[in-house]
Amino acid sequence: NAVKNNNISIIGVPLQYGADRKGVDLGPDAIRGANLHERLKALGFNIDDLGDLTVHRILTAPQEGEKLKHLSEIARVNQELCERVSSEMGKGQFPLVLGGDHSIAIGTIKGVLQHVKRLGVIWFDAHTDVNTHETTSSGNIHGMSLAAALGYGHPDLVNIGGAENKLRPENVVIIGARSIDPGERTFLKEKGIKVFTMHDIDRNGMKQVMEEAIEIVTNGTDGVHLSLDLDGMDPGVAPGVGTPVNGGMSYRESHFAMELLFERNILVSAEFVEVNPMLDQHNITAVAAVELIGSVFGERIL
Ligand code: EXY
Ligand code: MN
Ligand code: MN
Ligand code: MN
Repeated sequence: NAVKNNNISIIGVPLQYGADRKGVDLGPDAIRGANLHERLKALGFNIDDLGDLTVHRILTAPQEGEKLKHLSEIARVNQELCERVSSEMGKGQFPLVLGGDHSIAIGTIKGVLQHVKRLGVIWFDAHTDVNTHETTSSGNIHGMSLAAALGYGHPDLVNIGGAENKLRPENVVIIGARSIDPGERTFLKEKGIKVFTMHDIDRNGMKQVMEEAIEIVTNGTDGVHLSLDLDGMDPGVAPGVGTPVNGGMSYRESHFAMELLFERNILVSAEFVEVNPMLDQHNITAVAAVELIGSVFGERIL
């Protein structure tokens, strides 16, 4: 299975400052509340739930002209997340990080990079999250986290976990993109980052997309991280996300992608982000997240 010694460490990151809409800080508990522990234990995993990182409440609105909203607290939380993820990996645990907005990917990835220098990343998302402080129009750091993990953007983000530890563009694949800003298009082309948009999925099907994606993220790497933004799924099946975009991955396309990852047994870590229960009274999105987690750990494979 996807985990060498069946030991998973769960880390919650109740952070919403990278996003615009309130509520995504309630994501970790919403995901746990959808029977996450029971589902994983039923699959034979040992679960260490380390609880949630502490996020300091910010009582002031972003200052006028403050390009990146809530930069200092987001950087502080991500540095702590980096250290926690690194510590768990050092003990041979599989880090399963629950968000919280997608800015937490900086801390998770930097923590994994302390142990897996040549790391592949599958970025499952409606967005490409490669804005920087120079290209962003929103100032929301959840739209910049992949750029930062690649070593681009504001120094306070790039320096998390050490600027020398960074992803290589040739080992990163984005799947499900359908909302890409102009500055991001330029960045993706310049850095040669492979993006399978929803058009590619429609044209070639998820099987071929995942086969090509897995080829890329395993080429010359020692492990793969899954960064799964629930807004990659179609809003019809994952409505409780802060930045929904119509025409997303179907329930089965999403599960098929997870099942193919399970079969290849290449993951060293994973995070599931952007679940916002305030936008989804029936917790459909938290349930969808737990079901995807189950699939990436083999729940639907005989
Ligand atoms: N590209 C837009 C921005 O940078 O503000 C929207 C980003 C949404 C990010 C969500 C987490 O994926
Ligand atoms: Mn805010
Ligand atoms: Mn994202
Ligand atoms: Mn997204």
